[in-house]
Amino acid sequence: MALFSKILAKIRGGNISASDWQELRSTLIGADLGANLSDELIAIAQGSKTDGVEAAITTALRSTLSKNSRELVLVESRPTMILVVGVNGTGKTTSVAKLMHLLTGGGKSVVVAAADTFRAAAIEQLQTWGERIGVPVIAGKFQGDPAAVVFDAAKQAQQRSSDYLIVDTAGRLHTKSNLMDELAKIHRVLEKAGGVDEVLLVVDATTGQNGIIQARHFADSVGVTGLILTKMDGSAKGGIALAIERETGIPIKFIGTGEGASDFVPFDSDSYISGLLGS
Ligand SMILES: Nc1nc2c(ncn2[C@@H]2O[C@H](COP(=O)(O)OP(=O)(O)OP(=O)(O)O)[C@@H](O)[C@H]2O)c(=O)[nH]1
Ligand SMILES: [Mg+2]
Repeated sequence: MALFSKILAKIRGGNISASDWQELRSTLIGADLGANLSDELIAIAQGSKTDGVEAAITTALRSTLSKNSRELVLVESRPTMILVVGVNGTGKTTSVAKLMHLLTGGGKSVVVAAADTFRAAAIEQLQTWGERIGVPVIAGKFQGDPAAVVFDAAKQAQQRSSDYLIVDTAGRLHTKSNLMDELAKIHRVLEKAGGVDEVLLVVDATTGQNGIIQARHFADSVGVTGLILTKMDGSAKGGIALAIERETGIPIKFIGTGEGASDFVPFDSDSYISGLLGS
């Protein structure tokens, strides 16, 4: 994903043509940076002296990324409550499993709420992960009230003095009720149980610029404190991370790199930028 390495090499070599800039533009747009951001970065590169161009691009990339903390919140006095949201199929349930794996691996205790009650398979999928990783999964009845499941799970997490409660939610409802209303209801239950500490929005990197629209929608409706960008192992070119942070200001906290529980890494902006520069 070294989007800028070729142009940097050409600039250093001192023979750069109009078609090189065109090629860079296609590369950036093809990597999901979006036309505006691509053009801005190119203008910055063109306006810099040869020996300053890498630093200028680095600065521009850094200012494009969110300045907000990428650390997962941990509340000491009660279970830290994490709500996981996103459209269907983005990788919410898998990301919840990855979080369980990461947190329990770091010695934290976790309780999970299976609040996607609209598909029987969704509950089983989470229970299977819970058994594998050794985390209690609180589930209700198929097609039951997700807010009731969250209420029970919050109580369990408190009784067990768990470090974290993670709530998996539906991406689509098979009823007439509105997903955002449902999420708002779950949000209120968590607020009453102590507070919502993180709302993590799961975005599939392979959906490109669509991810930005989803992020805005969820941010406006339920508030979002961080993103999980999944499927970065696939054909996704990864520029969407820059575009989404610039357009929404929401920090990417984790990257999903596969279907396994350990295919999950915290998003590190320095190594992401080095990757883009090929340095
Ligand atoms: N390659 C790859 N596949 C992933 C990743 N994360 C999730 N998946 C796959 O994407 C598919 C959907 O994942 P789920 O976790 O079920 O997605 P979801 O958002 O919970 O879906 P719904 O509950 O239907 O809304 C599954 O086949 C996962 O294995 C990832 O980082 N990389
Ligand atoms: Mg799911």
